[in-house]
Amino acid sequence: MGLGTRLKQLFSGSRDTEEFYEELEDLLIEADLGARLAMAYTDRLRRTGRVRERSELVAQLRQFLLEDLRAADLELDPQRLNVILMLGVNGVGKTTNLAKLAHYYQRQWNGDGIVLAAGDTFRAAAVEQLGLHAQRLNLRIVKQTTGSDAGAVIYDAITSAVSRGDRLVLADTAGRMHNRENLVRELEKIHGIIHRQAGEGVIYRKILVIDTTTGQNALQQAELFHKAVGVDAVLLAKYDSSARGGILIPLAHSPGLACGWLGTGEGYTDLVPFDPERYVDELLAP
Ligand SMILES: Nc1nc2c(ncn2[C@@H]2O[C@H](COP(=O)(O)OP(=O)(O)OP(=O)(O)O)[C@@H](O)[C@H]2O)c(=O)[nH]1
Ligand SMILES: [Mg+2]
Repeated sequence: MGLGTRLKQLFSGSRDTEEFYEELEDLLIEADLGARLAMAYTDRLRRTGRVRERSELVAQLRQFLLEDLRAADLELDPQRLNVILMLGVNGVGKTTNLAKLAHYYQRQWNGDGIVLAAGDTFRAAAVEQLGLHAQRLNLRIVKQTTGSDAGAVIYDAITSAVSRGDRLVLADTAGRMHNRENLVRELEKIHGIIHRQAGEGVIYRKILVIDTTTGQNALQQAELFHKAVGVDAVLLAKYDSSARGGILIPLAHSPGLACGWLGTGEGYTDLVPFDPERYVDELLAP
């Protein structure tokens, strides 16, 4: 059951009492806003004392959430080379959403100049998985075998994209290595390669994929990747699979991450550009 429905139920009991505010705080925590923000919002609402009706509460919350949220600037330029690096722990939806992004820009820019880089050389079958997407979408893919150097694959992809005049490189990465330090070191290396190679005139974006069903652990994941290479935008995957969905608010508040996309299913078209107002309205709708 989503936050909006829970808020509606809240008004079947007593209003503007201490019990009411405590319950409200719990509902916000359960919606993944995190304990700190839930408390801060509830305190603000308590002080205003203007929450006798559901519509008043929703209007106030809507305003608070929109103050904290940010939409990422994801503008790419089809006249130049754009490089997108997909980041995230294992299983969150990097590869699937990379394919959705490829499909999105394929439609947006009608056609070619898009290349996939099979930068997950760690997990067996990861190269094949991306290869299948390339085949289905009729896109070029740069790959090597499992176990080869991910940085070299991405380097080759960018080099070939430059020489062919391609417009977009979408690079997959591994979500798991032997341990976290290895993962961070690998990503720093890949980031360094792209950074040096891409240089001026190239638009380079690092997209962190967060799984909506992860809950508050997403914050630690965000810290890890943001510290390692810097995150330009969050893609919230599996948004369709959870009634919670409030995680973007603490992500925006504390690591300060803006959202770019919502993943809403497993198909190629199940990806929508992030719109803060629409997101907040959905979150608060009964
Ligand atoms: N319902 C739903 N499922 C999704 C979405 N995005 C990805 N998935 C599913 O999540 C599962 C994992 O997706 P992958 O793209 O393989 O995840 P990954 O991060 O690349 O995983 P690793 O390569 O193992 O690190 C797959 O079954 C996808 O179909 C989404 O937005 N909604
Ligand atoms: Mg993958």
